[in-house]
Amino acid sequence: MYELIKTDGKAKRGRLVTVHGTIETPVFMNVGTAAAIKGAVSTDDLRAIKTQVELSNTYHLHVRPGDEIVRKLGGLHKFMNWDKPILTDSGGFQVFSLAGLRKIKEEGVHFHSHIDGKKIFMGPEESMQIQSNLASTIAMAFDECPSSVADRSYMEKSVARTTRWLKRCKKEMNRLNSLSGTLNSQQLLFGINQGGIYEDIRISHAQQITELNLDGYAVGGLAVGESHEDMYRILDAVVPYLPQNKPTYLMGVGTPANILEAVDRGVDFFDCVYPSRNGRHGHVYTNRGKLNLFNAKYELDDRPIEENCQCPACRSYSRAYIRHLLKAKEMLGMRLCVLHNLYFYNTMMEEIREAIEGGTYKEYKARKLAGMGQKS
Ligand code: PRF
Ligand code: ZN
Repeated sequence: MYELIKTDGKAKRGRLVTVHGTIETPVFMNVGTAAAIKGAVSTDDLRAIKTQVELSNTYHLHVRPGDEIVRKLGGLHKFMNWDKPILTDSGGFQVFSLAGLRKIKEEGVHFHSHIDGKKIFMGPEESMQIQSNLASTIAMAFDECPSSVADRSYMEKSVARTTRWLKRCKKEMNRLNSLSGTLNSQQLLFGINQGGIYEDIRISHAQQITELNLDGYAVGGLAVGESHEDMYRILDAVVPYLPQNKPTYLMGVGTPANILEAVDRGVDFFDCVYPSRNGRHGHVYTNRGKLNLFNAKYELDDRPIEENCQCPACRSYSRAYIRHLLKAKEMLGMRLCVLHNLYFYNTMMEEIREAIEGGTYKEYKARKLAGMGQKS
């Protein structure tokens, strides 16, 4: 059940109540592709850094350890010791970005595993079955994410197929949820809007998928190489055609500035590898922009990454010490940077929610962007 609590301009402050607890939105989902946040981050850590939702991938967990194994062990929540909501991405995007040779057919996609080259087939039904075995809180529809440079005629064909796949996803998810042995009979299904940078294709696709009355709607196929201007133009065009009283999820986005802009256009769910990936490389976010802790100027800097930050890194350690750990290739260095970055994102989402509630989102966004050295 999604409740729209408050709007401020187009910005939405919402609440999604699930069998695994409540998600306050706007929310940033912390990416744990293979049922682990990269950087040696445990689920106890996630609880300490205000994580509301963890995100894992159907494709990765199907390939290793195998979704049947996860099901036998009681589902993903029990397997990874995380009792709050989990969203699983459908495998569509990962098949397109990771797998080598692949063939897209009406029934689904034939491809080779990136681990051992083994032949795999995944279509809408398989993706739903895998996600049902994982027993995530929210399953994503199986879609095609076309290249950002795909031409109009390819895009039209691809989007029409993604719509047919979505209908099959819905039917299969309903069937799986009604089986007696299913681990999560209340698994939610979000549809995914595609259409590249073509506003009219986006809008007609949004109208078609909205008719299916799903639990939430994502905007996919963005942040795949197009300009930020194109991304914002598409959000301006398509979000008004997605139901306001359902979650609106922008997949794989993005920088703090991208999130601030997308919230302003009505998006309230996000995920991105940036905070964890950048953290592993010693790049940390602050309210005054990003720092590279490998930089020599931090050698004698005994301040925390960010003054007053309450994250596990900033409460106990200096920039100089973390820099030393990174240079010495001590795992703790990466770990502390990842914890700080995820805490930074999760805290920004908290501030965003407060600003929308207070009706001051525009001012908050301008102030936050200016602090980070970005234009509004
Ligand atoms: N589809 C799916 N997952 C995704 C995307 C998509 O288009 C993107 C695009 N940024 C990220 N993750 N299923
Ligand atoms: Zn910190």
